[in-house]
Formats: sequence, structure tokens, C-alpha cells
Amino acid sequence: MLRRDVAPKLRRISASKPQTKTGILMGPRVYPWGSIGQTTMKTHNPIITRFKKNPILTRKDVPYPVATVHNAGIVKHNDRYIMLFRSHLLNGRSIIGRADSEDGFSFTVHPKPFLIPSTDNVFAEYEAFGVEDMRISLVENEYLLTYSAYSRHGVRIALARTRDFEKVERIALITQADLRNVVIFPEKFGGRYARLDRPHSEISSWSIWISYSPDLVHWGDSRVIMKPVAYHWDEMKIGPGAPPFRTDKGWLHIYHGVFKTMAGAVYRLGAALHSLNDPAKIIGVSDQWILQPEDPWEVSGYVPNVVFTCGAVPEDDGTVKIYWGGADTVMCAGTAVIDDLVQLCLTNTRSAL
Ligand code: BMA
Repeated sequence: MLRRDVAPKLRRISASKPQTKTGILMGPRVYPWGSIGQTTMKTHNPIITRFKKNPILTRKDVPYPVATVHNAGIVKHNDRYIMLFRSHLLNGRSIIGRADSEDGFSFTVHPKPFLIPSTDNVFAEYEAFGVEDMRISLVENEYLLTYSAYSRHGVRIALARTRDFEKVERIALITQADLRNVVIFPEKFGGRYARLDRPHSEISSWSIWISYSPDLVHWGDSRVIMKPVAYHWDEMKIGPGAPPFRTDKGWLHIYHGVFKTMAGAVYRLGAALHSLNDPAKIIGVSDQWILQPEDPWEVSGYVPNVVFTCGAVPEDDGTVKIYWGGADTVMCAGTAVIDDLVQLCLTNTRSAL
């Protein structure tokens, strides 16, 4: 089953159409394993250092039949990295699997999936077409899990909680259709939870909004805080990526931005810094992307030219491990110096709105 918004992206690049608009460069290339892909412009002096052994997880590492491994939420829990990744089943619908790691790069997948569509109560109806793109936030000693719930009614976001990744309790469906990419801040503001999200719209390019809740169930005070910039790498749409994490200068949020080319959409990652006291206030947004599809497994795959993040783990040594799905097919990882990302947001900025 193909979702309507994904279908156009499945087109392969035409061999004879080099692009001159901001986005993709140049034509096809034959890789050693024989597939035809395309080269993108290489980022000079990349701010994120890719792990040398990317991809870190593929469908071959999964002990049950799946077509992909991508878009994983991730946290460090009791000194272990826990990754909750999305997989397409062989019927095209998605479930969430779990993989654990000691070092954040080498992961072992659990024998059974972590979360499959519910068969109980209201969740059964709204998760019937699959569960996707899990984000994990630690707030007051419990992990809050947000994920896309697909059904014949559209896509909405479900919220679950766990303390140990063993027992998982679904709390509520926290949006109507159509809305995706909910990330919850790790701290409360004035006693309320805060989240970033991304509603769909026909009259405005898809943008990042903020909402608040006293109880995780009822959300409101919503307003738009960040929009795509015209003729820019993220001009088509933007959406929350990894749950924001605290730095000295503000909450660092790694988001995704999309540019539409004649060969389909290109998904990249960007960085934005939010005020520590008021997350609705954006202090700076990096003008340039921080990651774009460059490796063969990012450029070519189920949905070509995609790097898409749902999780990042800040470390005590001032670095952050960033995780992304490559071409909606595999999981990749990289490392950046947190202060470099912060400085990029503060010194090389574009407007948020
Ligand atoms: C978005 C979501 C993501 C996906 C991306 C690229 O709309 O569906 O899950 O990674 O497209 O296909």
C-alpha cells in the first residue's frame, strides 16, 4: 500500500535531467554493486561526522520479515542505547522494533517487535494501517513515546509511556488528523508539557507549531513558530525531528526540511535553537542544512534522497550522536559537537517565521 504523499517520491531520477535549482546536482552513477543512483552535491566540511560503518542497522539484522529499518527514536537508558525503529512489513504497513547497544553504533535487534497496531479500544481503529516514526522523550522519570498512527481516517499521533521499555501503556491519541512529527520537550514549562508538531495544510507550507498540555491528554495554546523559507533547502515543508535537548544557550532542535526538485523531494536536516525558558521563542535557525543525502544508501533506496531523524543522544563529552533513516530503508548514525551546532544557529541564521 502506498501513501499518497509518498508515491511521487518513489520515482527514480531520470538519467538525463541534471538539476540547476538549489538541491540536487548532476546525473546518474553506477555504483560497484550495480544500482543506478545519483550524486548529490557534497557538503563541504560537514558538521556531522558520519559513522564509518554506516548503515548501522538494516533489515538483514531483524529476525522477523521486514522490508526496511528506518526513522528510529533513541535514548540512553541505564547506560544502554535503546532504539525504537520503524519497519515496513511485507504488506507495506509499518510496525516498531527494538534494538539495544552498548556503544550507540552496534545494535542487536530484539526477537519480537516492540509495538504493533493495537487491537484494543479506540487505538485499534486509529492504528489499523500501521505505527510509524517513534520519538522518545524522558520527562520526570518516564519515557513518553509519540508515534504516527495511520488508519482510513488519516494520520494522527498517539502517545504511550514506559519506564523500562518492557511494559508500555498507551495514554491517548493526542491529535486529530492530519498531523505528524510530535516531539515532546524533556522539561515542563510553567507546569505544562510542551511539544512541537507539524499540522498539514493546503494554504500554507507545512510548518512547525508548538502546543502545551497540563496532563498529556489535552493539548492547546497552539501556535506556529517556524516556517519554511522560499527558494531555500527547506522551502517545501519542515517538521520536528529529534526531541529537543538542553544546551547552555537553548534547546537544540534538529528538524527536517524538504526541497522539491524535478526528480522528487530531497529530505535534509537542519538545526534550530529555542529559548530555555520559553520554547516558543526561537533564538536562531541555521541558514544551512546540517545533513543531506550523500551516502549511496541515503541517495538510493525505497524513497531516494532522504535523511530523516527521529532521535539524537547528547553525551557528557559535549558531542551528540544523531540518528537518521537513509532513503526510508536503513538506519545511519553520526556525531557532531553540540557547540558547533549551537554556534551555527547563532551566527549563520535565517528567520524562523
Ligand atoms: C515523510 C514521512 C517519513 C518519511 C519521509 C520520507 O512524509 O513519511 O516517515 O521518512 O516522508 O519518505
